[in-house]
Amino acid sequence: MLPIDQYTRLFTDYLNQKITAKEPKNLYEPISYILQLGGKRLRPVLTLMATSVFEGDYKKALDAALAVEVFHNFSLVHDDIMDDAPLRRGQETVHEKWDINTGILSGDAMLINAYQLFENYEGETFRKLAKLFSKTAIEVCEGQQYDIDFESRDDVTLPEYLKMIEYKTAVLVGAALKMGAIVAETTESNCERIYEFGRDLGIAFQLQDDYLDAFGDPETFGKQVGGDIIENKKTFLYLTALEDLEPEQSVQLRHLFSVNPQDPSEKIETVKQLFQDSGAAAKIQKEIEAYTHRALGVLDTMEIKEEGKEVLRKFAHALMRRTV
Ligand code: DMA
Ligand code: MG
Ligand code: MG
Ligand code: MG
Repeated sequence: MLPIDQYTRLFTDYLNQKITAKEPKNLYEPISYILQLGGKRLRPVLTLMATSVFEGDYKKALDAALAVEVFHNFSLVHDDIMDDAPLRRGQETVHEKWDINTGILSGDAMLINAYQLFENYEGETFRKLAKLFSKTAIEVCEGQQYDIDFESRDDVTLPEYLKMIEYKTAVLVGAALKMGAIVAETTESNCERIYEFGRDLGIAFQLQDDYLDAFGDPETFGKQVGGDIIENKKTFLYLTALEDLEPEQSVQLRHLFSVNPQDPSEKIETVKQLFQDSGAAAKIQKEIEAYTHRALGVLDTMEIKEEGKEVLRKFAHALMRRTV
């Protein structure tokens, strides 16, 4: 096993060497723009780490890792259109910098580019990777559709929300790890376990993403703080606050999530206060811990070297404490 930051460096070098702008510029410039803006590179690093954990050669997992990262960035380009987001990684989003059509088309091209990277694998490994990729891609689209549908629904339940984030976010974290396991040619049972570990971690990750969207530091967050509130996203914070607030405040929160004011700053401040007062902000932190610990529980049942477990544990703890 390498230290986590070495996997990150190795992956970033590989990405920079592979991703270069081609013609037509309006299609390929945004692709290299978004991929080279950086980001945390969590998912590809998980792929490489999983290959190492199961005693495979992590260098053989670089194309699978790149496929995961390119796919993730495709989903971000389209997500930013859907969420009307101005900022990504501290810079203009693709559809802001170019236009919506370019965002749609470059996203589409990235989705296919990601899949093409599996051509570098053969036989059973190729078949398994391609199948997992297709399943995950469809689930992410389904999750994103729920996310959008929930904006205009006022009867969303907590279980529905949890299913939605499992689909839009957590399945890709699971798949990133499972792809690494597939490249290492480990057992089916190991592949399933590591997927489960990633899925629970992915749910914790999206809960933290939702928390930071309201309470993150605008200086370092890299995205527009309060974006979910502006878009009336039915997150854990909102659903829990609705349940726990006094009836009049609940009515106020419901009302705030039915309007789209020209200047949203007052709406954001009032909603954040309600998230705090209701205890929802504290409850989400507990929920993040619970899912992280569930993930760590799965890890404990796996028959892998202690060294590998330790790196994955460290990764999970770091994720729970992240601020960006
Ligand atoms: C992200 O949900 C899900 C996908 C599939 C991109 P989100 O809109 O909360 O993500 P972000 O906060 O990064 O825009
Ligand atoms: Mg978004
Ligand atoms: Mg979104
Ligand atoms: Mg978000």
